[in-house]
Amino acid sequence: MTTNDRKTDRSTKANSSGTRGSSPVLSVIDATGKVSRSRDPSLSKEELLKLYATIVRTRVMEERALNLQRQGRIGFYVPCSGQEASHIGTAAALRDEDWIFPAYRQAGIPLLRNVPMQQIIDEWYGNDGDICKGRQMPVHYSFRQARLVSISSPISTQLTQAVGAAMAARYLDEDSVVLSYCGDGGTSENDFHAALNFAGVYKAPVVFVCENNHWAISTPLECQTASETMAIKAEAYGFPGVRVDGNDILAVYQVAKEAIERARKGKGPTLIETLTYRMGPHSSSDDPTRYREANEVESWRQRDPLDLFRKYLKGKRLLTQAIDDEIHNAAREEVNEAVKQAEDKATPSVSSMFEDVYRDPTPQLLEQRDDLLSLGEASAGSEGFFPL
Ligand SMILES: Cc1ncc(C[n+]2csc(CCOP(=O)(O)OP(=O)(O)O)c2C)c(N)n1
Ligand SMILES: [Mg+2]
Repeated sequence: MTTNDRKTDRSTKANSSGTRGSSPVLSVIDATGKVSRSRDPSLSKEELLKLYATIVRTRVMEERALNLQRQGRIGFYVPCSGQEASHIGTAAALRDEDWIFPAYRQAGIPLLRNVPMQQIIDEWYGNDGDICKGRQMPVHYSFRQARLVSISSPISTQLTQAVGAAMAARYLDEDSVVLSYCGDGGTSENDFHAALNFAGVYKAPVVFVCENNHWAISTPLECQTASETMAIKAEAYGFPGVRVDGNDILAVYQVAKEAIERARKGKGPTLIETLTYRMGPHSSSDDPTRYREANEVESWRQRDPLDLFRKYLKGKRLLTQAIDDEIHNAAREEVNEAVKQAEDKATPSVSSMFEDVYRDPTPQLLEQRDDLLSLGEASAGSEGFFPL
């Protein structure tokens, strides 16, 4: 079988419509951008425009990141275009004191939670401004001030951590809720089972969002599970599973709001399956044309969450072309300025590598630090001291 044969074979089985399974999929905005009054979550103009601007900023940031990666100026990026409504809409339904345990494809959440773009872009560069001092893989943010716990690369490990945090919140008598994300591929991990089982037994105040983007790198949905849907898996754990159009930000927001309120009232978890699609590559290291058909991608581009939301806002006369241009221009300027500043910053000092691990560094660690620093600036200087 050639690569092309395999691609054709998979794509004929792949479900691009997102309608696999007979359970209902909630959607609020219709294809023309209209919403029936009874379904409109009645967000204020300010809230709606913040959501819209967050999608735009996330997308503009991503476009720049992929270019910078191709130019060799940053090492790696994980795009999320096509999935912004799914994560921005769910996170928007939280209170500020609630916690988020993301997977790795929710780049809009730090922006939504008011993390300055400079901090995000400093992290791509691992420069002196990066709060993690360049020690982690790029785009593996953690922002304590936003209650956004470190991105997890080992898939679904964040789910068990989220349940632990939810239990801790309850023991501390806080009424905060924890929101955690995984992909369709993440549901096949042991951690998915452990997390959902534990959360169900103890009615932990946690909401799980499975962003079903139909692919796990090159593995299509139908090779991932024999379950009718992802949401149905919740039934086995004794709590509700709901399906929502993940490209419809109002529907996503509404479903998340209900699930979060339920969790906050002590009624236990919910699994939300957001039906969506990754319009770009899995990461900057991936070439999706090797395993996906162009027409499948195109059919999902027609359902771009940004376009759908724009139609809604324009229909409600909350967004004019002039305001839209302003939002896009402001996002471009913001990214340009942050990239410029990030490139002007120094790399973290060599000695910073030995900080933060222990409150009182061990004698061995101090000895190693002194040995390294004694090699002098030429080999242990601020740039390229690694002999590899
Ligand atoms: C435990 C573990 N196994 C395998 C991998 C390699 N891996 C990285 S991403 C990925 C696919 C995950 O797909 P999905 O959960 O659908 O998320 P998506 O990338 O589509 O957002 C895999 C298998 C990993 N990171 N961690
Ligand atoms: Mg996936």
